[in-house]
Amino acid sequence: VEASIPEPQRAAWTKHQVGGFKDKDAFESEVVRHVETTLARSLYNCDETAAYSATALAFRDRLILEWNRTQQRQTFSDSKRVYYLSLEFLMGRALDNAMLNVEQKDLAKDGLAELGFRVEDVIQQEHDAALGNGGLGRLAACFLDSLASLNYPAWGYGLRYRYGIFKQEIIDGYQVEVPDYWLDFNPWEFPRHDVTVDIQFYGKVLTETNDKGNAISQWEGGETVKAVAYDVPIPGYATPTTNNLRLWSSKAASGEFDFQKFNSGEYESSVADQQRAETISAVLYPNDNLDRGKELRLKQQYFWVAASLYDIVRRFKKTRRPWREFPDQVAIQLNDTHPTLAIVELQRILIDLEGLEWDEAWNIVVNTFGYTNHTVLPEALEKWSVPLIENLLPRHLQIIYDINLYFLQTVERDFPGDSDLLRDVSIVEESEPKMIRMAYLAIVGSHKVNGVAELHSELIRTTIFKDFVRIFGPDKFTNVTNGITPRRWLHQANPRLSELIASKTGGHGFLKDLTALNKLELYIDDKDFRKEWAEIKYANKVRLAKHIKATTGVTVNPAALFDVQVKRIHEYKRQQMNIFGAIHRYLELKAMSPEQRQKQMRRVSIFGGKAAPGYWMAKQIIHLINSVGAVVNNDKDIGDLLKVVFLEDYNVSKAEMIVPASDISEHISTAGTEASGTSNMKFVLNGGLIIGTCDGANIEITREVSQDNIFLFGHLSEEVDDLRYAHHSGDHVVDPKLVGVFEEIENGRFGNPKDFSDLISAVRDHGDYYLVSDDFSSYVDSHAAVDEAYRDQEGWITKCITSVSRMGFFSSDRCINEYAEGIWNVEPLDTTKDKTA
Ligand code: 9GP
Repeated sequence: VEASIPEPQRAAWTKHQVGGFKDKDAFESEVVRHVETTLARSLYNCDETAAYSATALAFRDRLILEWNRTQQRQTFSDSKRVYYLSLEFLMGRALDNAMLNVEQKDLAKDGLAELGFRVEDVIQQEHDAALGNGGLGRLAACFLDSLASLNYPAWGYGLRYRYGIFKQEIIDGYQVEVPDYWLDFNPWEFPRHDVTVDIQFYGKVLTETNDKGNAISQWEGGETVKAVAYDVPIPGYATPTTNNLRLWSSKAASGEFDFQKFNSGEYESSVADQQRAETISAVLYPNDNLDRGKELRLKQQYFWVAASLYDIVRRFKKTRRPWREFPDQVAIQLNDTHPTLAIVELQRILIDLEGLEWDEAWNIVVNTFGYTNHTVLPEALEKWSVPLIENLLPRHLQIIYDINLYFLQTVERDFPGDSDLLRDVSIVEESEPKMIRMAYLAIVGSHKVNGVAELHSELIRTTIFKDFVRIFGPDKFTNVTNGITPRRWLHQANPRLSELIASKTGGHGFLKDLTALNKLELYIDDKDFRKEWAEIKYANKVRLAKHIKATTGVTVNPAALFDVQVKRIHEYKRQQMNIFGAIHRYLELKAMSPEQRQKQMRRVSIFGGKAAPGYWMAKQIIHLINSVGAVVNNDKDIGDLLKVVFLEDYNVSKAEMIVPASDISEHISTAGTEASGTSNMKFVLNGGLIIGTCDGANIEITREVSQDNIFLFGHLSEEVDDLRYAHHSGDHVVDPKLVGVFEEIENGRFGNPKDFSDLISAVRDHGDYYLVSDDFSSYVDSHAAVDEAYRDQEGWITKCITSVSRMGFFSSDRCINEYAEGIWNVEPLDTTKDKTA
């Protein structure tokens, strides 16, 4: 690495190499330096915010040194890189993660204590980087952690939204959205004003004939916007590897503003271009599992993939390899269909700008891309209208048509005369207006397509993509069951449990090889171990109870069973069934004599999650939960037998507090709708059990922890179609228990019944698409089984320890190794050979 510095200057450069802090003293001196210089604060008025900023800057400096070395190492090794394209990276807070991953939290804790601060308080000052909606974005963040921790040469590419997902406030029981302006102070990013790319939109296509008589198309854009790179270092755990997440920000190409307009007094319009350009990366679309087809979203997608591909191609060209070697150097993974235009953009670069023949270019494209599907929900499968694409990206539309033409020609060759098949698999849907089916384009343009849990991968093979399995053969379709990083979701979120596990499994090795958790089963009868296990859970519940009190005013008993459902609010996730279940429990308690009542188990029903701002039903669900809470929590007959709380503004840092405090968590989607789910894994890893349906990764969790340690209920995915059909053929009878719940809501027990009438009629009058009534009775029974199991505290602890010990499979490290081997064909880089590391 050093050899890259010219001989005459090498000595000076290497003599002054910065090392980062190595001990507590050096750390403190870095913090004080940042307080006094970077932050321009005096030592005498340093508050917690300033202490956070200075600590973050000290760690950032450290990370960037490793980042530099990592980039050099990866470049010099000339190895294949992975590029993970995701429109969402739900990173959460960075400081705690950085301290833990570089294994210097204890040092920072002691140093901060000497300077007069508690490390926990300092960490709390950080604003979440909430550049994502839910599972999809958090998965991308876990993957970055694993890629770095396993030393894979990898970059993430995303958008630097000025506003992340909105902040949720609950006012009078309703969700209110408030903008999340998170960039006020963000020490974790490095603006790269030298790394900019001009991105074109609109315009027209000029076609000329070259010397060989071939048509050559060139796109002349009508508008240009600048993409500016911002780099975020991603430290691996206990390794020098620090990878890069590059986020693009949009800027007007023509500089700050239009001087001519400004000089002629048109002050407002002089900045209009700038504002229009900056709008592209301004907001994250707050829809989870829902496609809205807005032009700005398409602009975001193209802006981001075009900038990223320009960057990737520029890096490849520096190697001076022939184009055919591109897929040997570059693997690009499409996180859902959002980056699918990258397929078209690379084909355009190769044929229009680099002059390759179509077939040669297409071969390179297909071997470069892999596509991950994350949903089978029809409303989430992206389609773009042809007129919209034609206007915004005229050359890309032509290329999409050509891709489709050549694809359909092969289908016609292999399945002659099957016009239904041609229509069904066409990338262009013959609707009015015509639509481009992005998932189909992603399949045709990738060499591998994967689902995210076994059931989900099976469903895509046999339902939405079944025709493509016929066409391409089964090998193109594969499964990589999702996972989570144990660094954030155990070590960081639940430090005491992590230490306890370390003390029994021979150190922190389990954080690198999660299967080492199986050693815990040896201690299943160890009294001290079990006692400490229970104490940790209780302490985590006490912490959450304090938060509940502080934020909702409701007092909950930490000895009660904490029953948690935190995730995006969606009808398919069935929070409505959960709150109907809570109402049912309440009505049953009310009907009991005081003596009978006192024999019942205590429960706290905890909800959290955001509803997309335009999603009416989801907002009604939130309102119902809060309205039920207002009644139940103030009912003297009930006391602490039942509490219902809704936690405002669920996000990653709140999850880190909520997940370790759960006894039972709810993953109760209609079978066949939740592709995987990943919070199910987080809860079990933290010693909580699951009540759930046979859906997504619940099925594999059951296989690992065994049927005895999970509460499964409800219909199976293969039964869903028949049930839905039956609902519409007139024999839909609502479950009697649910009828009782509906009656109470309609009697006004929880406020104005009109507010909740749509929730009821969806089940009773409109076909109950999500099978709430069909599953209700087994759901209630399953909760009774939970109560009984919890009564036996020793038995419960055994279940929890057993489950944790069997969770090794669900590390995102396992997933990343599967992607690397089965899809990307990349190897980790040996960091031990690097002297500077
Ligand atoms: O809904 C799925 C969720 O089940 C899965 O765990 C997550 C990560 O694979 O992706 C979600 N899908 C989307 O957000 C949109 O496709």
